[in-house]
Amino acid sequence: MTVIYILNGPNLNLLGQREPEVYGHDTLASIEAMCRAKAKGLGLDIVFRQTNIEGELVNHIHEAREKAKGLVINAGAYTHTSVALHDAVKAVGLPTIEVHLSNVYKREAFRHHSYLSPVAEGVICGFGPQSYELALEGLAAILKKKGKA
Ligand code: CA2
Repeated sequence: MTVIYILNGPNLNLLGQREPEVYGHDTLASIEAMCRAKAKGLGLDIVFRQTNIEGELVNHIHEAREKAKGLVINAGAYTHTSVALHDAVKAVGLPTIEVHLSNVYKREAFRHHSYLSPVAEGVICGFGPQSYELALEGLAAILKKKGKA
């Protein structure tokens, strides 16, 4: 089975409980269920995690190196601040898709820079929970092309 790690960063555990005008009404649990259904259709197996701790995200990325063929990551606000996440994604060398629920380019200027984009194969933002489904589709296509799925 082709395993994909889907990693979520800080505050994403609050989805559906606060700021629905920005992030919608879906919870992270419902996004996980959507991802499981999508992954099944693509013949992928997913590990879905959330943490508020930057170093734990780094550890999950390292773990993915041994256990997964690719990575989907919504690093939340660490996207805009974390050289450590940039280095981790670069070091493991897995095809990685950066995702965001919101269109970060429609928002504050500090969200326009990402430390992950230069080390990601692709970036998807602004489609709400569907951003994750699109990321899985894109990653499946990349893996197929590389003969890894
Ligand atoms: O749009 C995205 O997916 C973001 O990664 C979400 C991050 C934000 O810092 C990025 O710029 C864009 C924030 C996630 C916080 O989620 C919340 C959910 C409910 C209530 C408050 C925050």
